[in-house]
Amino acid sequence: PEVPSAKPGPTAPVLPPCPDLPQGLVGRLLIEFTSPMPLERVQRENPGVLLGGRYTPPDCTPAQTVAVIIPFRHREHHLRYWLHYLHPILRRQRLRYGIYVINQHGEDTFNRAKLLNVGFLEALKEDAAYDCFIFSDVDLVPMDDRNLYRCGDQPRHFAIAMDKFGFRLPYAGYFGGVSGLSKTQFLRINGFPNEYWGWGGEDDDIFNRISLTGMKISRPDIRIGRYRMIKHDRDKHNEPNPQRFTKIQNTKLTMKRDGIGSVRYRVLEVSRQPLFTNITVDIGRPP
Ligand code: UDH
Ligand code: NGS
Repeated sequence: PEVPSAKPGPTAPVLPPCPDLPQGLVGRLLIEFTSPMPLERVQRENPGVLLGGRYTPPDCTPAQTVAVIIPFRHREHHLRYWLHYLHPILRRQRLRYGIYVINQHGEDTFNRAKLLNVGFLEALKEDAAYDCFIFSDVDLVPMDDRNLYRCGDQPRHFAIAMDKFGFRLPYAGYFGGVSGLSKTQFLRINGFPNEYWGWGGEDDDIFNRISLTGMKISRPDIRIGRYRMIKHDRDKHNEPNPQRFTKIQNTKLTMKRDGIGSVRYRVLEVSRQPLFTNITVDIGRPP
């Protein structure tokens, strides 16, 4: 009779490293937000995405593991467009990634940068392998898949040519919309400020942190870093913050005490959806 052999079953093949320049990118993309985008359709069109919005290329081993962090409240219809456009792009870019929507609980004043800090910590709790963090507004979709969502040796600004600014930088120190920092770079600036409640200035504070630490912003070519923003009215409970102008004058003093080392919050729910992980969090309210 046949004796079962002790040899192990088929082992997983060792995949080659993903090429520095991904093959199969298409370049300029047609982006529009006219017809509504049902979530079922987006799910159907992205069968390779795993629960919680995780993806790993089937044919190569990426150098980085990327957490995409989205600050969020009441923008479900924007999120559906974002997922519809971004999953295929990130897949073509051969990224190993996860999508984290950080949903501010309640109706107190919105705080974008604090939500991004929460996203950094919570993504690392989900997977300690994350070494690159892309912070993206929910209403910004890249118009070119050569704008690679990964980290480099300097903090990266991706959304440099937005339609609403006539496809130009609004000012040299603009760091808003979509940006990316490695774990090391993020920790070097003590993360992002937690004390910008309401609209404006938090991205300038992050720019200051980067400059004050002696790092330089890296940006794609202006012809590639193009974005469409989904048009929307001003949200409730995100009024312009009147303190923002004085606050950005004081980054050098405040960045030591206010940042990833001092962020306080309470996670209320972690829910793994088919195309993203939804983390609802109580981040408190302005003092
Ligand atoms: N965000 C939410 N919910 C909110 C507020 C902000 O999800 O209630 C998130 C979202 O990811 C958004 C980002 O935070 O993309 C940045 O906030 P924002 O969209 O308010 O900033 P933006 O500069 O708009 O895009 C400011 C108001 C513009 C009014 C223009 C009227 N024509
Ligand atoms: C600056 C804001 C930034 C903002 C940028 C673009 O003035 O936070 O405008 O705004 N800084 C301050 O207010 C100190 S936008 O045209 O997108 O509404 O990102």
